[in-house]
Amino acid sequence: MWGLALVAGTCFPMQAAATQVVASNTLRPQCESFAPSQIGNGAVLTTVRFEPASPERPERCVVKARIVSSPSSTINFRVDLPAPAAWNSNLLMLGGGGFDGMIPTEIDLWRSLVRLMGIETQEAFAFLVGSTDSGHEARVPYFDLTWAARNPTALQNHASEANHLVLGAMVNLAREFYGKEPIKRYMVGGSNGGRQGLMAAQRHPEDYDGVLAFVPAISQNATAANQIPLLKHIFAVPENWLDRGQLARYVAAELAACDELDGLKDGVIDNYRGCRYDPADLACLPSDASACLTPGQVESFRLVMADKRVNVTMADGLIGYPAPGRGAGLAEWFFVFGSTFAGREATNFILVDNMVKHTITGDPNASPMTHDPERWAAQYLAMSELLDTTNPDLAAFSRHGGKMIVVHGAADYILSYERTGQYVRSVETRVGRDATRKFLRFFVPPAVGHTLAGPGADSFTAFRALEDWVERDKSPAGLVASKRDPKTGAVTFTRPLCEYGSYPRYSGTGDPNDARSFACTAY
Ligand SMILES: [Ca+2]
Repeated sequence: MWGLALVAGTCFPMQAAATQVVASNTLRPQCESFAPSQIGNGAVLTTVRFEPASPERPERCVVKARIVSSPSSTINFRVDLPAPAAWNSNLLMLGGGGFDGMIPTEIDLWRSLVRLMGIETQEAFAFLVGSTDSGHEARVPYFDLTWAARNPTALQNHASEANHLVLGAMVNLAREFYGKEPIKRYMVGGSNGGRQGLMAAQRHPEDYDGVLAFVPAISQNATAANQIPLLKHIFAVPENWLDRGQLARYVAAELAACDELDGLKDGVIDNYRGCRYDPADLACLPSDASACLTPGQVESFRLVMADKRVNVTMADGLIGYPAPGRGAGLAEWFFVFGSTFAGREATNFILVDNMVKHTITGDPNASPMTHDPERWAAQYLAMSELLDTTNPDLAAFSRHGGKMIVVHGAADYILSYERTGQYVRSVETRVGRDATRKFLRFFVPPAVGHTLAGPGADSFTAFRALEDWVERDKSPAGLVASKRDPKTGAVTFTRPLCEYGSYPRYSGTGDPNDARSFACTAY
């Protein structure tokens, strides 16, 4: 459910938009006369529209359609069909964000995802591209769960079925439009969309050949239940909440304490696991005037950075929720605290508040401030079994030949990378480490948050690596993350993109801006 809602605005400027715009003269008439009688899974076309080429995207035939799966859940979706000569013969499903309810290719979300894929938008739309609202329309983009109350069909569609049904319709559309099915099928999503990718591998393991999951909302019911004590503390009294100046002071103090734990003082905490900074030194003394921290504020940081253990058992027997990594920039902290105390507009509060009200208690007057997760343990378990993607059995996905790459920022303060790491370890326990590495890799870029932006190197080429794995049987190796200048887009430094269990450590010699001067080092 969680979203990459806030990715927009973190994009570096579009790279050279000088791509030649070529019209085929044949796509428009083919598109305008396209009226397939049947595209499967009960899907009905609503509009078919030719879209001419632009500097950003090639010409396409844009099909909108819907699947009425019940009177209370209509799955709206869109498919962008490139010209037959321009089609790369493959399919790309783009996942949703937040609690879904909007079509990612109709809003900015697709741009964020393509940026994360590390390819040009023109290349992305050489695929047959699809996306869906998952079976409901949101009243508030990303943050609306009111639709979920007493609507099990919409929840089931959102959980796992909408993408599966739409994928089937997309394959049929390809057959009708091109006379052949896609050769390879890819799923790319972030946050809730990452969850959708994992869900496909677990529940519909033959759907995709390649899954790229960013910051997946793998265990969102555990995230919510285990954050309740933290939210109750932070938003109880203003003395526990932190303003921008105090957060900035913490960020600077943590950086000063931990920057060099990775062997290089460069303004980036790459050793996110080794950092143990505690802000006791920022606590107020009787002589302090301002910018010091009250005991309640010091406790707020300690709670954020602690493993959580609310006694509620989720799917696959999981209890508790692990701490995030260190090293976030200031922006990430607003997900935790928001910009005002009274407004309680912190992303984490809003997300948990929606779940407490609409999927856990069904009481629109419920609040995280008075909620007792243990009292609702049965409902948390039911929602976890429906929505969470912690099933370690990926044997069918592996047998199908599927490959999956997961990328989770160490300093994601909405969803902990460590829960994703625990999941990957559980898969290894189930099928063996070597067997797992034949189809699953998990990378953790340091000092990068939920939007995969932050002080650390935050541009990746993970999608290229996935294509190489799926289409050329070349397993991911030597991947590099880049940091780009936000104004010019130029690369300012690179780091190895390290797998979970290791961080990029400076060798002590060599160019500190070059990934080759670093080695992925176990923590
Ligand atoms: Ca450093």
